[in-house]
Amino acid sequence: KLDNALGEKLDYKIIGIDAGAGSMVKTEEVMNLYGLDKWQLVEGSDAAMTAALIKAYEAKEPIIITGWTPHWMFKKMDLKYLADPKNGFGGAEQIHTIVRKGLREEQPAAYHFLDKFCWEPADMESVMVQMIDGKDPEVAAAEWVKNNEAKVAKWVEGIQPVQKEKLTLAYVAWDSEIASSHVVEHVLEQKLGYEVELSQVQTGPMWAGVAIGDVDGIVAAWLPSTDTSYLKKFGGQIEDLGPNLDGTKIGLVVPSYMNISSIEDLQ
Ligand code: PBE
Repeated sequence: KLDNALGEKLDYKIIGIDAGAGSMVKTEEVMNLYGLDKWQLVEGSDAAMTAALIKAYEAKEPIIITGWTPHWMFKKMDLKYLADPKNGFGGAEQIHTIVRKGLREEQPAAYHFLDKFCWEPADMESVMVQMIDGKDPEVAAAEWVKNNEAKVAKWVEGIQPVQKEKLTLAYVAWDSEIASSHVVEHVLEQKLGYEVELSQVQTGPMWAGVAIGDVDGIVAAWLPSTDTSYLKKFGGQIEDLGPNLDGTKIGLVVPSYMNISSIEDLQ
């Protein structure tokens, strides 16, 4: 049962991220599923959400955010997911690589590398932590590649480099995807000879870009649940190369010092 004092303290607000992010769509569904009529999901961004989280955390104040794993916030703070007994968020999922139709024939080197690209949550987190400790994403990505030559060698094994072909990748400004997209950009440029344009957009335009063919690929599709609405809309116009990372999760996240443990505690 809802502790009204807590609700009032929070102004009945859940701190979200950018409008259109799969987790925002899912959180609205979850709020309906549990009947959280009093509550409002506030739009913002990953950066604004984590800033609010850090501020609350340092003051030991309550806060509820839309969170996900892998994310550096779990390395820097003691946080917990609220239990989701109705499984509204859909449980464990993967991050998929999606490319435009025709890439296989037109840019086989990029296609085969993107098909092979896969890493672990700990890899992604190590890049994210470097970024949040002040390194530029390009530098953090380059250092990760340097320290993980064996892994990277497997991604590019047997692929013939190209001569300055252009490639466009899109991503959304989530720290997890800033990390992965910069690692992929670095490998395409330094190991395979591409000139990559990294285009930062919102979730809808990211998917639409691949569907239309303006964007060659993305490594930022959270499936099968978070981005399911986008897969439904664009699934027929893209090629799904499958998971590049396994073991992700999304949900409502709070500091561990908060005295609630389940989404049902907000009813
Ligand atoms: N995220 C991180 C994204 C995908 C990557 C969970 C914030 C979302 O769709 O909401």
